[in-house]
Amino acid sequence: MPDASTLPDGRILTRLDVAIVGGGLAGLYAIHRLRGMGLRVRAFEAGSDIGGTWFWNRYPGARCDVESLEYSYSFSDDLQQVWKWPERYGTQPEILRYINHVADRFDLRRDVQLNTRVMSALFDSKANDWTLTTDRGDVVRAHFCIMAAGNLSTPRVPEFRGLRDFRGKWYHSGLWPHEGVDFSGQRVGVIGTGSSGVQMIPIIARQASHLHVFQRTANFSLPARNAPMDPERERRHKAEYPARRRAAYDTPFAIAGYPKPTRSALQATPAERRAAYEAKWQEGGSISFLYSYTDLLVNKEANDTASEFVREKIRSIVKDPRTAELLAPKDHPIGTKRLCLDTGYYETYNRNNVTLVDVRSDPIGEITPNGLRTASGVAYELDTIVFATGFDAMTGALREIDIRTTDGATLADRWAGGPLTYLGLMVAGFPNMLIITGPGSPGVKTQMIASIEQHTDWIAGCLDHMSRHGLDRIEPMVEAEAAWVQHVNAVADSTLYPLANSWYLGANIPDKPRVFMPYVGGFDAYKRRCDAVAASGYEGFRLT
Ligand code: N01
Repeated sequence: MPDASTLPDGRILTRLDVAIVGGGLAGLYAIHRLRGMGLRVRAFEAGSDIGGTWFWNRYPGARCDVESLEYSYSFSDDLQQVWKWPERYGTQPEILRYINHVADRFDLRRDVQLNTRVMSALFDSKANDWTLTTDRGDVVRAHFCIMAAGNLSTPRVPEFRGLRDFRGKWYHSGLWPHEGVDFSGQRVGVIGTGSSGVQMIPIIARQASHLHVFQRTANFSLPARNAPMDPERERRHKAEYPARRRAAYDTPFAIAGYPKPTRSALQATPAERRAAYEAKWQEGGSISFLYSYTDLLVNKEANDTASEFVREKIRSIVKDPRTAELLAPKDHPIGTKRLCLDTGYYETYNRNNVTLVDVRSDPIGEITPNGLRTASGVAYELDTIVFATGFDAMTGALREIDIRTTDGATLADRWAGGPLTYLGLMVAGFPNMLIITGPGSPGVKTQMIASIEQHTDWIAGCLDHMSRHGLDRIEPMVEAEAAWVQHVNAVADSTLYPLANSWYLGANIPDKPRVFMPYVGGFDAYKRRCDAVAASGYEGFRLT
């Protein structure tokens, strides 16, 4: 149990071993794992309930694009045997139900403080502990601070002139009202065609009287081929669960079961390639498609074959040739922006009540009281605007917390030129602060929950090592951090990823430094590196 006392000014001071920022999948597992070591832990969650991403993103059609049998915790075999996923891909309500089930099953709620946003975190360099303050006036002192605040948890509405005077209603995909939104009979505008837009557009189109989709960048999307769970597949998967989870550690995406490609796309004949891509298109899912050949993400010429295959599919589905051409992405190689999965996305543009608007050639100039107007003066009358405009990804949540040390360092200054971490886990100069799936980690390029478990288990091992050796402070050495950042960049530069203006690069946020943030060397390579660092007595870290 945490210790609590009252400060002279009346505020409550809570003392913990580990303070956790965030009550989503990462924060909840951290509670479970660290509490199991006898540590006093508590997570602070801004939302009115647990679930993080899956609590906030309630837009129509929200669903995970990793298959439900994979996208779940592996730490308890009972849990993974008991839970029944009704469909191939989990819907947002189903995943949130699962998270709540986990919290109840492992009694995690008693260590989550809801409706509490962490505002600041100050490291005391003499006492070697963190003091956190919250928007409720709480003060929390903890030896360690774990940032489990999410990578896509800071929704971003572009700063359009006039939004305040808009007379209709507007929403952001990542802050969706709990009561839902009825679009019946409405003239709706959706801005943004990333994963969120692509999922919601077909559903909103079925309700709205008219839907305008404002597209700045066409995105590649593949059919999800969602379906009710096949009982035989579920039975087999569950029988193999422990082995599959172990095998996942040796894969780049932390998902087992995809045969490793053995040859370049350029070694196949055009007919062989078409057959291979067609089979993957029919099978559904993005990993399988991008894993068709060894080099789709590293060789532009190889990638062109896959990109063109999908462009041809778009042209064959969308009846109006001009719309089809606008929807066919040409400014980035397939897979270098997050590949979308959809259900009837391209088909939606064949509806009479759906219009695609190209806001690349004629950007949105302003929101007007009755809709919006483009830079060239074309006006659109709208009752409702939906911003599917994404997030201040990977660094947004930490940028919102005033993180500093009594030595005068601030994370804002340290990261002014882009995020710097060692292994994505820690930042030099900010001792005892650990990040789960932060920049420099492969998290967002993997089955996220596997990465969450791997990071947290590594942290647990590290804290155990420190406790057994009487150590109370850990921080990365500047040289180790610099070498890791250089490695992350070198790996990214050896791929096609930097060719896309994506949130991986911070490109969707004006003035954000353009630095490639995720580690794309693969979960397998990353885990081996983390394990080796721990086995060597935490090489690259200074422990005192
Ligand atoms: O956000 P995004 P998202 N004017 O940043 C456009 C995960 N996720 O919420 O590309 C006009 O991808 C912007 O245009 P551009 C997944 O990892 C997963 O969709 O910057 N348009 C883009 O089209 C995903 O990658 C799932 O030119 C503007 C869109 O808004 C990540 O979350 C589901 C604009 C933003 O796309 C983020 O996805 C949902 C402007 N001023 C999300 N500003 C699944 O698991 C931005 N845009 C299925």
